[in-house]
Amino acid sequence: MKVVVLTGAGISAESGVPTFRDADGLWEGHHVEDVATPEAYDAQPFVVHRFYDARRKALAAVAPNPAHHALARLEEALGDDLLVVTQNIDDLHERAGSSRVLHMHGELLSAVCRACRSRSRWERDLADLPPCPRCGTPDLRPDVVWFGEIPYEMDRIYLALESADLFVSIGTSGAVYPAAGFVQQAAAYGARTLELNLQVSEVTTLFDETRHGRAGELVPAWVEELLGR
Ligand code: BV8
Repeated sequence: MKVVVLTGAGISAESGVPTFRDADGLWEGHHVEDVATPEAYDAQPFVVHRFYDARRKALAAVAPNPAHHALARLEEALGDDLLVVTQNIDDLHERAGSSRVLHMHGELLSAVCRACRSRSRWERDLADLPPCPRCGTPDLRPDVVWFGEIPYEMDRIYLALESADLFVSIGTSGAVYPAAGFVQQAAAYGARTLELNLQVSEVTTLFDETRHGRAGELVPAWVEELLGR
């Protein structure tokens, strides 16, 4: 059985990572859509750097929760038949033991150089304009996909959706595309679709089945049910 799981900020909420739309999408009074854009970075780079430097620093204080661990367990059982596509830029899936994870919106712990395009693992601040490890130019930006930019790994994601038997969406509001459209693509190719979310999302009506609750309870129960079959 081939399974594709899409995760969003809701799967990391119980780890203490704030979601985007619970605090009605505000950060220091800014709307996320106004900070997570290339225009915002060009206009006010230090505001955008502060936004990401703060979130990168906060990673040290959070840990994976039972939902992340359950997906790592599922990968142990299914191997290459499971693909986790995450919209999250935290590293909680990896710290729980998942290895087949596609970060379609990039990663906090990575920086990309605007001069030589190289990507480096990055754990410190970027606001102090450190030199690129590769070319030395002080022009590193967060390696995240902003609004208006093309998400990573779209070809691999579409391929996986075409051959999926089951598509499961966990902890996402269905507010951001193209991720919010994956359920339709999977269903069009014959996959069964399941949504695990705290509340109704913008795409709930498109799923065969929806379960409402916290990921920390719903995901381990769903994995046990799937493996028990
Ligand atoms: C693109 C990275 C072209 C940085 C992010 C008009 C109509 C349709 C689309 C558009 C449009 N105008 C513009 C667009 C395109 C735009 C878009 O969708 N805009 C939206 C605002 C309408 N999209 C883009 O620009 C994308 N690029 O389209 O390129 C293209 C298209 C196809 C193929 C090739 C090219 C790029 C979007 C990427 C933006 N970057 N983040 C960063 O993180 O700072 S998006 C940002 O929002 C996060 O990545 C996040 O993942 C994403 C979605 O949010 P969620 O993860 O769902 O989080 P949210 O808070 O919204 O919801 C949490 C959910 O969890 C809630 O439902 C809540 O109930 C639930 N929950 C809470 N606690 C729990 C829980 N569930 C379970 N348990 C709990 N404990």
